[in-house]
Parts: sequence; C-alpha cells; structure tokens
Amino acid sequence: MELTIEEVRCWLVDIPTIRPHKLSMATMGSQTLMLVQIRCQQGIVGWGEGTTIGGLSYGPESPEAMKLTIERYITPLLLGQPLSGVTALSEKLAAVRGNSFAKSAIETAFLDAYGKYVGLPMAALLGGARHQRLPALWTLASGDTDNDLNEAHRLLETGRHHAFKLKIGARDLETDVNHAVRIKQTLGEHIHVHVDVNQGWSMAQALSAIPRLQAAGITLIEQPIALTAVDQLIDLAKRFPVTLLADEAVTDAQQGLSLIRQGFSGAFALKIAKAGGPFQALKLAHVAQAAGISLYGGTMLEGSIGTIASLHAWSTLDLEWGTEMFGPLLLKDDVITQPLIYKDGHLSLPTGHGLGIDVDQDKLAYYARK
Ligand code: MUC
Ligand code: MG
Repeated sequence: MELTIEEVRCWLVDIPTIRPHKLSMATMGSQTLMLVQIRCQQGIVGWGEGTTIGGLSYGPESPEAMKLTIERYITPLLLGQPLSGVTALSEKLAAVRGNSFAKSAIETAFLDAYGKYVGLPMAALLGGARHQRLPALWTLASGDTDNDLNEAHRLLETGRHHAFKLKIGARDLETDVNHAVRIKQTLGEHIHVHVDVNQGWSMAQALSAIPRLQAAGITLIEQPIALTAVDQLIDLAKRFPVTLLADEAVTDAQQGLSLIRQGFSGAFALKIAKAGGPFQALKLAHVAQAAGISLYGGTMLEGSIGTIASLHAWSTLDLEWGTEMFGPLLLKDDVITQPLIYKDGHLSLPTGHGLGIDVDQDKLAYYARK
C-alpha cells in the first residue's frame, strides 16, 4: 500500500516550562516544538515533532533550522512520490546528509499517516507493542537540592513517578556530588536515582565523583564526560560496577556498533531525534541487543507528539533501564486534544491508529510563532 505526500507544513510552537529546567549546558524556561504536518493524496494527515534543548547548546540543529531543512530540502524529495513504507521514506531522506532531528519529525509524521492509512498503531509498523504502558521517570533539575527533594516527595506521594534522574555537571564537583548523594540518601534505597552530567566533567573529575555516587546507591551515570572522549568513556565503564549510560556519545546504529566494537560495556540511551526517527532509533536498539548492551528510552524533552512517537518505538523493546518520557509534563500546555495518561510511574501507549493522538488546531494557532 503506497502513500503519496502532497503537502508538508511546519510550525514553531513555543511553550513555557512549569519551572526553570537546569542542565549543565542551558537553563530552559520554555521549549520550542517544531511541528510538521504531512497531507497525503489518500486523504490522510500525519504529525511529527522535532525538539532540541536550549537552542544550539545541546545539539547541532536548532528548531528554526529543522523547519528550514524540511521546507527547503526535504519536502521537494518527497512530494508526489508513492512511498510503500518507512524504508522507502528512508531511501529518499538519504539524499539529505545529517539533520537527524528534522528527519525524525518527518519519519514520525510518515509513520503516523501510514498507521492511519493501514488502520494500525505506529508500534505495529515498528515490530509490535510488547508493553501497553512503560515506566517513565521524572527529572529533578530545579538547581536547588531542597526544591528537588520537595518535588520528588510530591511526585512519590501522588504516585506519578517512582524513579528520578538528576541533572548535574553545571556546578562545582563537590556541590554536585553532595546534591546527588543527599537526594539519593533521603529518598531511600528503593527509589531509583540516576545522574546525567551532560558531558560536564573531565576524566579526573569523573574518576573522583563516580565511586562516591556509586557508594551512595546511584545506579546509572549518564554521559559524564565529553561525547568525543570515547576511549575514556569505555575506560570508565570498565572501571566501575555502576552502569555508565552513553547519551550524546551514541546517536544511531553506526555509532552504537563502533562503540561496541571498541569495547564499550555500559548502556545506551535511545532517542528518536539522535537517530533520525523511531524506526532508525530501533536499528540502534537492535544492534545493542545483539551485543548484550542494555537500553534506556531517552527524551529530547519532546512535547506529546515526539514523546508518543518514542513510546511506540520503545514499546516494542524490553528496556532494562525504563524510560524518561516525561517531556509533556515539563510544559505548561501542549497542542493535543487529550492529555497523555501518566499513572503509577508509567505512561500509557495510546490505542488509536498511527500515533493515536490528535492535534488541537486552536491551541496550535494560539502558540504557533507568528
Ligand atoms: C538529556 O541529555 O538526557 C533528558 C531529560 C532531561 O531532563 O534532559 C534531557 C536531555
Ligand atoms: Mg542525557
């Protein structure tokens, strides 16, 4: 069954966050969702989303650049071309180098449309859902230990989350280590706490901090050092029993294979934006599975569309480290008609065709950049 795209439209949608979100490289007060809609000759519409973190402070593509790449370079490759499925789409997109964030938005929109066309949820096009709800942790990143602890206690009481990630790497090492150790010790041994340093440490700092975090019961250390310091990341993963999670250092299947070949023994954070879409991210997942590397479902702090696209992909896997698909909860509002269901530390997979969620046109018009 072939789908033929006849129109592609993009919007930049700015939504404030519920509180400042402090990472080692940026503090976010709002998030920009680059939304894309594809209209097909068969009367079907599909939606996709591209996000990044802090403009150009996290990755090489800004939301504005994603929109430009799609409008100017990707759309002409696709219009009027009958596409038999996501692999046919990938072949067309190969004519554009890089730009995985923009490609992820387009691949999502295509899978949404194709799922609606054939009457199946997106997960069914990606191998089939093995889970109808997936664990979703919350990230504590207010920049203040007491505030983070209050936030964690509130979320544990309501049961919305059972596990937390801490953003560190911006402050001096001792402050960061004390912050993480205090939060872990206060929350207790049964609450999973992991830290994401977002490349903030040198090797010497990592060697000093990791044993102390490990001793305090922190179970996962995410991207402690620069993404280019591959030899050191492999070395750190071998030195300590605590699991090292590669995030910025592993984007797609090729990079994953290269890290594995060089002897990396930690875990991989999957993100649809890093790989170029849900289908591409699963290629990395399958390479990792073949090598016995454990997996984590990561976010680029997407709104609901990117979060649910990711969830469809992650639902086809067994993720040893769960997911962080909390992005929509960090935003004051969103542009979909039905809120997502977060309960008992899990996010539920919508049951409709394609993504299984609908865009609220009034909200889109209200929040879209003029
Ligand atoms: C990252 O590097 O993992 C994920 C959660 C969060 O708070 O930030 C992102 C980025
Ligand atoms: Mg990370």
